[in-house]
Amino acid sequence: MTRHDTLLQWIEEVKLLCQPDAVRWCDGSQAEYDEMCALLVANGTFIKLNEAKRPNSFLARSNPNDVARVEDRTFICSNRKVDAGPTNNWMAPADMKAMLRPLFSGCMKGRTMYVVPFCMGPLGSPFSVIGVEVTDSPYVVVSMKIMTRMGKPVLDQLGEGGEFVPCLHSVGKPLAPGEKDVPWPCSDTKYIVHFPEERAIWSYGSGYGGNALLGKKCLALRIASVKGRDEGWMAEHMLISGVESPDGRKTYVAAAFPSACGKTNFAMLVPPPAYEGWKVTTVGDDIAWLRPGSDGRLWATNPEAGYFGVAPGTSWTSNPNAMASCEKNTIFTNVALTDDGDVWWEGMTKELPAHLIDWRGEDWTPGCGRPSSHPNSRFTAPAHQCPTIDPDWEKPEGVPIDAIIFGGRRATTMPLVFQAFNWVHGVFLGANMGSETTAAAAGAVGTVRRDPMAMLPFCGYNMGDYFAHWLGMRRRVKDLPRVFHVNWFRKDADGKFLWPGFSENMRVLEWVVKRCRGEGRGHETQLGWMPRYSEMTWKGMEEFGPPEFDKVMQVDIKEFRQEILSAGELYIDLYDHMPKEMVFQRELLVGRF
Ligand code: SAT
Ligand code: MN
Repeated sequence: MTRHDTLLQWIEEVKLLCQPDAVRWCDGSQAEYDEMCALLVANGTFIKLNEAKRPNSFLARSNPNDVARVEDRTFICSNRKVDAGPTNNWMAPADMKAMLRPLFSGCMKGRTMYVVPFCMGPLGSPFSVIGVEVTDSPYVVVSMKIMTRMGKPVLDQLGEGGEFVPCLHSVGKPLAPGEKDVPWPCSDTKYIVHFPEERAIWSYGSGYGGNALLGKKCLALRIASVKGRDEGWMAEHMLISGVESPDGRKTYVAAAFPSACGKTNFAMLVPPPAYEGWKVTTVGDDIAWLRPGSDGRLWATNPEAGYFGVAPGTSWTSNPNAMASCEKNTIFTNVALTDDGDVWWEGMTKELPAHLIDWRGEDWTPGCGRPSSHPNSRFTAPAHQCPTIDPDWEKPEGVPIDAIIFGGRRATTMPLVFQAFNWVHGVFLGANMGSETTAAAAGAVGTVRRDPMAMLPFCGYNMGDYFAHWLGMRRRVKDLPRVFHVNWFRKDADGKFLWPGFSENMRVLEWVVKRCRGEGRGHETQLGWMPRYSEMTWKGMEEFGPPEFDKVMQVDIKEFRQEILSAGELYIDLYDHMPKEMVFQRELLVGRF
């Protein structure tokens, strides 16, 4: 398979440590994928869906103890604690390894160890990063085939001496001789561990999502953010989309929202009927690597090759492009099974099916009082199946970004949209981002937590240094993107959403794009630049008048007082690393109020 000595040696070491029954190098072929899916069906991990309804697609049900990322079990093991910073769990690398080694020792007994070479970013691009994931989970292998460029072509590109990020993964459930496997092996003990200086990842005990598909959050965000800091670029938790106006001009935007805040919907936005001639195209829905280009602009690539999208709430009305993306060749996890062998989840159709098998494998009927799908249930689908995929989505140099949009899920306080005064103010807006927690992260759902740039769980180094790195981009990028803040989730006193969202977000996007093109009008407020009602397009949404607009755009001094105080906790946590620009921006904001 390879003559890469370092790789071969590492595989030998892992084999000695984990003691699998067999080792298999994955070539990434369709034949291999089909064989692994058949194996997963035989093991009981996969249920093959009705071929006529959902061709070449499968349903997996995870163990109820393994349904989301585990942030309290995620560690950044830099050499110095200060480099992980107060927002990350930390342990000294040697101590962590000493603790993990006994866990990994013999952990693959009775199982096959798969060697999965993968590439984050298009093959052949100078900006791509190669990883090799060693895993005892065939579910991870087939998921990596969808989510990354995987297999033999990656080894070919790696050659005999190329750099790769070693990614060690085990579900942590060795099998005794003759022991029957369970459909979703995992362990109660979980560790998702990063060694940023060594550029290595060790993950133990979980088979789900970002805990196990190590190319995604672990490599493309946590390790890549450190690489970006060292090399002068940025790895961000952002979608990338293109907005084309009827005159054929195209503007690309990147947007950061915390996990499960509708990034996939926004990345695949369908303009409302009144926007004839406007088109939104999708480059990525979760991760953006941003690099200064030789032309002085900031260029973005999507390192992934697939979507790991939240299923509940996705429908032909809310996101037809996501629905089309997962029509075939898709792996569903923790959604419900219909009686005719298809999938269903809350919000997919208005009418509820009369009977389902829920995500735990139990009978479900409309009145039973339980959701049929786990709130963090997902579809894993190839990106190229998205009808709105951007023609340039695999270009090695990426696409030029003109706007960066920050947003969160906020029932109060935050208006629909405003624009930062300048880059430093924009970085301040990103740094102060807050969002009500969702099911993608452990913890109480619905409380506001600070999630700077939506990177709190994904930044591989000290968050204060991270802000400084953002500020430092001023020196590297001549034509910096304009920065905006949006909130689709504001509610009235009765808990009703003040903004319809989805397609209508196009109206905000149009204003953003026009501002970038120097065409959109706005007025200065305490928060930044805001559109007046008359400065946005309302064709086809005339029932939304100035009174409704005022409500969703309102800036309430009492609410902002609370906001500034609550954001202040981050400044206390990061006090010795917080760039002074952030402190001054905070003073300026207080001053403006
Ligand atoms: O499980 S993942 O980390 O990939 C999904 C998410 O939290 O965004
Ligand atoms: Mn995400």
